[in-house]
Amino acid sequence: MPIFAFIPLLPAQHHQTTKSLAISQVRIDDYQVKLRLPEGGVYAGEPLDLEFRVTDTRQKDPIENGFKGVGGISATARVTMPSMQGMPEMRPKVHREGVPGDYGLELFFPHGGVYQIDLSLKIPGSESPKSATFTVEVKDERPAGSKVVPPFKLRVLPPKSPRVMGNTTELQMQVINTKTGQVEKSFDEAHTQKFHLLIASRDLNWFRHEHPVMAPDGTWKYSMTFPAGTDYLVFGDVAPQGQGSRILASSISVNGTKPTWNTRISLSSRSVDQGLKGILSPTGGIVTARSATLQVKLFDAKTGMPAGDTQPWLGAAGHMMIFHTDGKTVVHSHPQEDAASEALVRKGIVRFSARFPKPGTYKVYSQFSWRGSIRTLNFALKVQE
Ligand SMILES: [Cu+2]
Repeated sequence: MPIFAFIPLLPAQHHQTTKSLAISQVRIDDYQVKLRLPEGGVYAGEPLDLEFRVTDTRQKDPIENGFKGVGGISATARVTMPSMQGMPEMRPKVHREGVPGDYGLELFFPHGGVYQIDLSLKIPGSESPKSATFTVEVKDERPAGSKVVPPFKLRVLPPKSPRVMGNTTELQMQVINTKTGQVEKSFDEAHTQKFHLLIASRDLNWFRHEHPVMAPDGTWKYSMTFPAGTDYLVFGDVAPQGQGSRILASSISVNGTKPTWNTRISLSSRSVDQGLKGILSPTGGIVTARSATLQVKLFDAKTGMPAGDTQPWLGAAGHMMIFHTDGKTVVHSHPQEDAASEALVRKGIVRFSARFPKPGTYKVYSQFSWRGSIRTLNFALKVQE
């Protein structure tokens, strides 16, 4: 019978290899599964080959000073984030290493947080597959210094003629597998869509959230009109098939007269769009590398009454997109989805979980479906170390 175990990363266990490793281990019937985690920790934004070893506790291995490794297992793996329902799962390939009993998982964690790794192991001679579950805490991306090539990048194809403000221009985008150079064509859905296109002016005070359509060759297309001559950040929130979701960044420039809107960012907790008013809290006292709860209280601006009549949109009570003023750091935020949260939504209170990888000022866009249209509220908040 398979045994499900939840073992947190154990800090100070050492393994007899060239590198010191922390180990997380699970016992299933007569077998032991050990996940070898790098002692320095696991970081987001870096491809990682994570090894695990399966041993048979009925057979001692005098040379290894432990149990005998179990070779010939065919294994599959699923990686999920329990705190983020709706996030597409990763299905990393499992390969066999040279030593019997040693296996490897090719992983890439797009952002920090607690991930769950579920292994399903078909052990030779056993009837049904055995399951082993590990929990791994992934640290936020290392500050610049590690020059790691991410597995995917967003390419915006050059326009046929220069983009000009006020004119309709077609954005053509491709997700490129950086290892093979190939255009990715298979994606998993996240929040009912395969591609969430987020566009912001470089000053972050102008924003759009759209859903382009993919041509059979993998080119995502969206026609739009830009309001001013300036640089724009282009983000693709995508989940290449079986690889989990991630936000890929690029940028474009548009010719024309400079923005007429205020291009400075000042902290703000209040916003109104077409009669829907929102108050964000907190906007200060938030620290990095920890999950923070951000709450938006919604009101009918005309009556001042709580707006508990928002409708789900793209599979959630609300959406929140958060951009650091560096133009590169985008925070992955999800609405909290449980019975208590649903009851709060009916009172006009929508809560989000977010984790900020670095200090600074962030622009926040939050979208809700209310009385027949999508309302976009904007705020700004500060995060400290
Ligand atoms: Cu979207």
